[in-house]
This record gives sequence, structure tokens and C-alpha cells, in this order.
Amino acid sequence: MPGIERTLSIVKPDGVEKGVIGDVLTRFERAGLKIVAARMVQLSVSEAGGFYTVHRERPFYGELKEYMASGPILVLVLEGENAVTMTREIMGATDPREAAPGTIRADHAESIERNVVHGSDSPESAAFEIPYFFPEIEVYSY
Ligand code: IDP
Ligand code: MG
Repeated sequence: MPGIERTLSIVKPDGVEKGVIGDVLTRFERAGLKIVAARMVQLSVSEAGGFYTVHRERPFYGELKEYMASGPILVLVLEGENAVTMTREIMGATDPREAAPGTIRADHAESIERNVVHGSDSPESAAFEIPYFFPEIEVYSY
């Protein structure tokens, strides 16, 4: 199917704690994205570091690892037309002060770090991030 993509999304520890899992999933489903894999997990600091290895030189990397390992997260694979871009649009900008009104981060994020949700930033990133959590056999197209 041309244009059909998969992307990795995460409801981060602050999103789980705030009780917005349902709201996040509803926004994705209403946009026509299919949830084709889902699992709750609590990462170790080193597993969180492996996921965010692209940011290993950033000053916030240490804090980011601790934050992502601080509680359970809901890891998702979303599938649909332009799933990568679509998911990023629904999420809003990294910094909630810059996030467009009506986006997840504008509505729920408290800071540039504790911003509720993750979404792959490109198909190439998705190709690394999806198998970080899910073997192909656990991603269910329907
Ligand atoms: P993204 O999640 O919008 O793709 P990235 O730049 O890839 O944003 O950063 C990954 C995550 O690292 C962010 O979602 C946020 O949790 C955290 N982060 C990004 N920039 C900062 C910062 O300047 N200070 C603290 N944490 C940050
Ligand atoms: Mg990113």
C-alpha cells in the first residue's frame, strides 16, 4: 500500500501518571491511525539510553534517560497514511510553549522534557525504534 507507514509512539511516564493514555489513543484513532502493536513496560536507565542513543551527546541525555525510566510507559506502533508526520502533528512541538493549540503537548505537557508523548521523527527513525521494542511478529496489521 503506497503511503502507508508505521511509526513508533510512546505515552511517556508523565502521560501514564497523568491518566491521559486514553486521550492519546483516542486522538490517534480519530486521525485514522491504527494501533498495530501496544505494550506497557518500565525501561531500565540503560534501555532508555539505548532508545535515545541519537541524543547521547546532548546536555539533557542523562536527565532524559532517568525520566524515561522513572515509571511505566505505553509503547505503540501506529500504522496509516503518512503515519510519521501525522503522529508528529497530533503530538505538537517538543516544547509545549511552542506546540500548536489542540495538540497533545499543548494540552498536557508540563515542560520541554516532560512532554507526555514520543513519536518517531522520520521513517528511518521508525525503522530503528519499532524493532527496539517489537519483533515483526508482534506487529499486527489489520
Ligand atoms: P521530540 O520528542 O519532539 O522528537 P527530541 O528533540 O527528539 O524531541 O528530544 C527527545 C526528548 O528529549 C524530548 O521529547 C524531551 O522529552 C527531551 N528533551 C528535548 N529537548 C530537551 C531539553 O532542551 N531539555 C530537556 N529535555 C529535552
Ligand atoms: Mg525526537
